[in-house]
Amino acid sequence: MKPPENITTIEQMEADNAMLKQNACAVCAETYDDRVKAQSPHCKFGEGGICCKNCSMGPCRITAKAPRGICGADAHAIAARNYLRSVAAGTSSHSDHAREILHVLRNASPEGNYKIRDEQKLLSLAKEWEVPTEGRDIYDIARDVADIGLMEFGKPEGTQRFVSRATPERQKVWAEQGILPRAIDREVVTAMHMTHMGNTADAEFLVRQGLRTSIANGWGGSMLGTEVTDILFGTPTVRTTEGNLGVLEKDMVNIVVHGHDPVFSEMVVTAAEVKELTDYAKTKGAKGINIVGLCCTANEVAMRHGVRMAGNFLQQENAILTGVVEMMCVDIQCIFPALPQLAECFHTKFVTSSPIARIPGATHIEFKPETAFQQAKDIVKMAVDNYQNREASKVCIPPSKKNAVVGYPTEQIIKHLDGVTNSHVDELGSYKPAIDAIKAGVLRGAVAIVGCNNPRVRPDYSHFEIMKELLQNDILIVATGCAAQVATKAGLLNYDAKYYCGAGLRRVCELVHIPPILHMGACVDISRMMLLATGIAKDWGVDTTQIPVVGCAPEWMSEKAVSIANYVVSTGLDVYLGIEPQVSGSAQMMELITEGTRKITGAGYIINTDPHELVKNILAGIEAKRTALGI
Ligand code: XCC
Ligand code: SF4
Repeated sequence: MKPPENITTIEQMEADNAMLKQNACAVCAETYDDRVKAQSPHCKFGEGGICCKNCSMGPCRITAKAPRGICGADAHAIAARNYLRSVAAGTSSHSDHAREILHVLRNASPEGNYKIRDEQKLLSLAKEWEVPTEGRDIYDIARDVADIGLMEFGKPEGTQRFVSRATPERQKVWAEQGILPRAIDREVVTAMHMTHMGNTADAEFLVRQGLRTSIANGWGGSMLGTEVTDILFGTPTVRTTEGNLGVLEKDMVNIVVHGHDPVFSEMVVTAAEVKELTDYAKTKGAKGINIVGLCCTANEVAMRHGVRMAGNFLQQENAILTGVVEMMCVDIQCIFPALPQLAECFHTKFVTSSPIARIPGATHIEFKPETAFQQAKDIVKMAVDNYQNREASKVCIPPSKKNAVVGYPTEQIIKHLDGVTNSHVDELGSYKPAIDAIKAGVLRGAVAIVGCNNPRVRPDYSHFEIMKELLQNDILIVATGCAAQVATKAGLLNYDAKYYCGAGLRRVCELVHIPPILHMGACVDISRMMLLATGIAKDWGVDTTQIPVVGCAPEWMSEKAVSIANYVVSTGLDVYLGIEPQVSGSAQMMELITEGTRKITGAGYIINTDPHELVKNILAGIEAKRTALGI
């Protein structure tokens, strides 16, 4: 049987890229693959994590002849310190993002630019945090909730509030192991302090602080980010959209929103729907305004508005190379500094909006919540005015796009599961139907596939192969971030993807009417996955580390991903990596991240750069969990 039309191949995806590369050559533009060549071979010391520049006696590089830095730090200390600093940076990124959104919640008002869209979620968080709600104005409650949320960053004592959402067993492990996270800022600062010259040199303790700092992300910053984003912009629901560069329109004003913070992109999306602006676009000869998303912003606006997704991380240059992007506007994280220069080869306007993501060559419009809507309208108008500057000779839009069903937060997953048995579901719902399917072996387990794409491997290929093979083996997949975008581009987020599924998974998908890969959102929403795993474990009556559910990041690249991998391991779930963390210069560190953490949290990394081998590892891991559970 031939794959249904809605599913594409990696070859087709690569042919699109090649077509755009030609467009780049035609305008003499440099792209990431040129820079990969220029950077190859990579520095071995950096790759192994054994270059230290934490003080000015260095930099020190570890070799057989020079096994210690000037201060005496060995390869293990240096690799572990570098690794912990990555966790701290990743935790900071997700958490600072959340903090910004909490400030927006704090200032939300019925007359202002930002309102409360999900009162229910706000009220349940208020209840969880014991904020009085009886007879109070919803915006007053919001302010109190925001204040408590903001205290999570710097409170002088206590631990992260959301850890109480974990299984009781997990909380006990974290407490006993001394890795219960205090205030978010405190954990990041402690990590930076520990890695200062002349502090911790014992790799194990640096790894432990990595776990603790990461829990402050997954069960702190990221979880706050997800909750508050839902409160402000609505908890996502299932909707159908499209993805891949074919969503760019030849005869419309194309605006790409790229980054992570929905406070910005939500407003641009709203502004683009204003009639006055769509009419204005028509006066300029365009058929309308076409907003599309890129990277995690794409996930955020697709889940809440059905906005179409142009693609993932390594497609950011490709979007501009189509020659039809009037404007790319960005906020924070994962934005190539190469973009303004590339935009100059075309008519594309490149707009930065955040004071913490300034890029030379960009037009900077600092986005402020108080003036957000007006600013968004100005930005959209600027894009419309730019439509007439498009050069027909440079236009090249690959026609590829696929249907995608998106928007499966835990709330939505529970609703669908309820459809399986039509059983009564209480307020919080139950994962029992999924558990029964896993126990019966109809589903073997579930894998959370997350993270970026990366030119270190054949981009998107690892994701694609791993997803297909897991589906064949009756493994349900949940996806976020750029991994979810690969699934989108490939056509694996639509119902037709059951073509790839084994008989059991196909039956489940048909029964509850879901695609076999559930789109759970952006990377901060990996916190949703932690709650999903926790919900399953609680309903099962076991700890998270026992259930046949694991994480997989086939092509991760960012420091955020290092922090995520750590909090997934802290939650007791094994993480399968297709890219090796930069610690291989230390045998002790390799042992610590693959085996050592098992003694602390019950989970660790399994690393394999061959996607087919990695799938074998995942399947073996899932079967081992099943056996241990006696199923
Ligand atoms: Fe960035 Fe979140 Fe990675 Fe994509 S997956 S490249 S981190 S956009 Ni998070
Ligand atoms: Fe070298 Fe030690 Fe300074 Fe690092 S901290 S640069 S290993 S002397």
